[in-house]
Amino acid sequence: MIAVALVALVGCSKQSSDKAEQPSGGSTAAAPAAEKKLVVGFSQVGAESAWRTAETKSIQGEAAKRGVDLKFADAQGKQAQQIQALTSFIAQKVDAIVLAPVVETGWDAVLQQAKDANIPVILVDRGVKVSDDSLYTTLIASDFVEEGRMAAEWLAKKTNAKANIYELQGTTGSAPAIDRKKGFEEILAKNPDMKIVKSQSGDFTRAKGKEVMEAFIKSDGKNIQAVYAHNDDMALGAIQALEEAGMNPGKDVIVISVDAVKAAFEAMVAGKLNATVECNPLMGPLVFDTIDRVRKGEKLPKFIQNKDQLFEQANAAQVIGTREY
Ligand code: GYE
Repeated sequence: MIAVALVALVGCSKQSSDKAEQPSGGSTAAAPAAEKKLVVGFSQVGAESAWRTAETKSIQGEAAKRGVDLKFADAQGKQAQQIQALTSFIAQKVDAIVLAPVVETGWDAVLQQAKDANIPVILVDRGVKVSDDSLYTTLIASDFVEEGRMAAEWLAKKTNAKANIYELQGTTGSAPAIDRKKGFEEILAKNPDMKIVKSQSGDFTRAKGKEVMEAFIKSDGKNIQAVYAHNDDMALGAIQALEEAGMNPGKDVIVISVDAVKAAFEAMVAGKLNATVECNPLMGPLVFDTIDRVRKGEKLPKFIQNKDQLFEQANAAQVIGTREY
């Protein structure tokens, strides 16, 4: 009985596979769904920092590895260009959109268009403020408020909770600039002798960080005891400005920043940067795993958090060789 049933089964499957190989009625068979390349549009902020370049490389590298057709658009720091890129991705009917939004607000209309077209939008590294959270699928990022707290807590320990602090903010209106300031100030509120004396945007770039620091030095000089930069690039620019003014960053002026890029480790080993809070840009694998999950119909949390840690001079030399970005 079993043997007969088996023969029947084998016969059956043979027949059906034969059928599959022969397009019936002369019409061309559609390629099996599994062979269709996934098409993903990625709207990136720009290339303002080493962190961002590392993120771009990670996402592009992972797309290539998985055979994903990635449409990459660099917005050169402009929201209008990002909106344009998204509009074009929607018109091309991509399977998913990855967006690293330059600022928090102003996304409702274009995200609504993506939603109406049934295209999932994965936000990476920066969040948005929208009227309706269903306008995006999920956000993969660090907790920037927590990064700000970590920086301030470290600085409080280092300075015995007494310091004149000069702050270099990230891009105005961006989630990391807003939240890194917020978390930092939360801790300062408990430490009345730690004060932010001046605070200005250096737009997350080394050149602007240097420029703003030069102005701070010119007006306040020796009053500067600590620098809190919202990213490493601005801190590195500030360090250069301090050195050119004959000051000693890392010694007379304590410098702390966020990102933990390779150049920050080099500056810590050289004794010029005191500490950096890691913010992981190596998003590629997680981004495409997430897109796969969305396509399988899984319900995702609204926030997928990258965990960060703080590095300081004491462990920099030991860790530098293991850094991937
Ligand atoms: O910290 C900074 C960059 O959005 C988390 O943007 C990112 C930030 C990063 O340019 O270096």
